[in-house]
Amino acid sequence: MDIDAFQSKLNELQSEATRRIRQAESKDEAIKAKNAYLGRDGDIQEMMSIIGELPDEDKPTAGRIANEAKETVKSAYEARLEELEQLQLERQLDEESVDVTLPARTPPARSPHPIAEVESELIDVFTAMGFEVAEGPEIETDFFNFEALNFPEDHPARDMQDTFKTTDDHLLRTHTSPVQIRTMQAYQPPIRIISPGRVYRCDDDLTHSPVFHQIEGLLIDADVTMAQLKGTLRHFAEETFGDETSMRFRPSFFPFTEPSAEVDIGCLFCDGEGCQVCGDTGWLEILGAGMVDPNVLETVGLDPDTYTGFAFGMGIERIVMLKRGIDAIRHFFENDLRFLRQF
Ligand code: 2NL
Repeated sequence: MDIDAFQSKLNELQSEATRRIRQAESKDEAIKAKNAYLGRDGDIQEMMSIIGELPDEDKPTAGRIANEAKETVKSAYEARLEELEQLQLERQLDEESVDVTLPARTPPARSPHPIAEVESELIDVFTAMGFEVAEGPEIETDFFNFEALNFPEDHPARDMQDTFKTTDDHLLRTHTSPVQIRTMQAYQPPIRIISPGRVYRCDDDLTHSPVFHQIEGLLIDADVTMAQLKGTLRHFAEETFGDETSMRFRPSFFPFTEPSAEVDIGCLFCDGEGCQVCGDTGWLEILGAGMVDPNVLETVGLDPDTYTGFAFGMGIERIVMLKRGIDAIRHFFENDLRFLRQF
């Protein structure tokens, strides 16, 4: 082979290689095309070994043009790779583009859970009267849940049968009263708080659930009276059940209040005539209340001769069941959509 034949063979291979590379439709194809010429056994690579057979004076020229051919093919390969990447990007942008003129999907209708809804209504009623919302832990110690609330050592509520214990000294709070104890320890009177939240008892029937919700209220100041308690609860009853609602206090007992009362409202279903819901009494029990026991005040370091207070507590589920005519407490916790969608 002479230098002219070498040159024309090289030109042929170079144009073949660049054409195949430019036609490659993928990175893989481009690599394959490049390797067919520049790879270890590639056609242009093989031309390099022929150089040795050329006359000595042609060798430098042959080397130079062979290297130029390799460079040209390599540049064509790199250019094609870049082109392919660009094409891929354009295709992707095309696929992922969004038609911003499409109408929006309608989200499914949502509404608050009936417990959450009534809880926030109750919070609104009491915060409008100047109470602040206080919260605390759901796992409590025996001290905050029972002892500070004047429960005697052998009170049945302290038994495992009635209270979920987590350790010897820890339990799931059975009421939100521990929040009031913590607040009285941390702040000086006047104190006006409500404590809504989840509470737990070993109970399970139509009207009792092992988890349920409570709102308690506490007001501590100098010279607080039972009349103020009655006025506060009357306003709550009117706001919650309507202006015409009647109310009565019956003497009762709680370890943490003295005197204590159960508070009834006139039956919402029979207007006091007597029916199944009120057990023919014409009254519905909706909360418990009383004047904070002096022992409780002393335990949190308040002087019962200086301060008095009232407190009350109610179950939120019971209020919702009465307001909405719901016959079993478990409906609130089963999350059956046929129940929930009614609200
Ligand atoms: C009910 C009755 C009540 C209280 C809760 C309370 C809290 C402290 C001191 C005194 Cl720190 N009392 N709370 C008072 C009376 C009744 O709840 O039947 N709840 C469902």
